[in-house]
Amino acid sequence: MRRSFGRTRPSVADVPVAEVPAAEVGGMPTTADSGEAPGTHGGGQRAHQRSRGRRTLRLVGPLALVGFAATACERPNFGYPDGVTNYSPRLLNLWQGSAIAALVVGVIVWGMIFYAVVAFRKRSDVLPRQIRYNLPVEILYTVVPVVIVVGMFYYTARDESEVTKLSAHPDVTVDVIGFRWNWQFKYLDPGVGQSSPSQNQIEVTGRPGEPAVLVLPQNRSIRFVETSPDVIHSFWVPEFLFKRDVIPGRINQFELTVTKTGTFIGRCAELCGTDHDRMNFYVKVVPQAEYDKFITERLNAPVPSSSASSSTTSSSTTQTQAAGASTAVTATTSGSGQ
Ligand SMILES: [Cu+2]
Repeated sequence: MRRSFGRTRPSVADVPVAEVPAAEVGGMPTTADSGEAPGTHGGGQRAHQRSRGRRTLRLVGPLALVGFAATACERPNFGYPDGVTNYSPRLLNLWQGSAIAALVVGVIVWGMIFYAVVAFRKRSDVLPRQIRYNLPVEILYTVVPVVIVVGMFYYTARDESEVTKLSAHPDVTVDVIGFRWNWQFKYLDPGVGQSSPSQNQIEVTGRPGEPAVLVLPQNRSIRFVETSPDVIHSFWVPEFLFKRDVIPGRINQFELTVTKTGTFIGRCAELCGTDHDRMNFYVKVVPQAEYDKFITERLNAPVPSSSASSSTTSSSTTQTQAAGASTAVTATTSGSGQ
């Protein structure tokens, strides 16, 4: 007898007559019972296969429609948040593609489960025909997952290499220093009112109860250069749909463009110690003119050297463990507090 995928329904033809007494078969029709002439058994089998083909079509048809509708129509976000950077559409697209792929696989699996539950519900003690060592089926369920994984890997690698790309000349470069337990931001080469690039002109340092505010221009490429003097932290602005660890002894960088104005909260996304939960900051994205005004004001502001050291003392008294790192970071502060 020829093996074929989906041939799983029990039939008298599959069960040796000697092994199954007529009483145990119950009401199952035999060749003689069905009235089919002995010579026409092959014709009945072909008809059976045709009806199975129609059933398969009925199962696969709606799935194909679901897949087509999911890709052709306005796609939902599947719970993905709205981002505010130039990478948001790309990341949303990757998420939607992954969700649709998972949904299609889910619908197929659920469909097969419910089909098996209904079609092979217990009617007698005769087992359905068992499929083992069926080469086409085994190739199918080996190849299909490999194709899915390779596809998802390709799209993920493609988008990741795009999102982590660094340009030769970003518009703004910010040094991000995560320390126990706050953040410091240094604007490297602010570039406003300066004839030549200058380093570390403007610094913003968060203090306990007074989170740092990082002001950034809208629609300009911004490079973040991350360092840590103590333990691993993680720079995370949820609306950026991106986070990257801040690791001692290592410089991590990433670049993005914020396309929407507004104030967004930032957090440390790495459990770094006692006051990890207080490591919040704000990113304030403003139009270019407003950003230029901010930079000019800060460049022309007098350096409050005494207030910087006094604020360091107050912050370090709350956590003796943080005192060393906190002092080391704020010792270079020229315009601390925001
Ligand atoms: Cu932390």
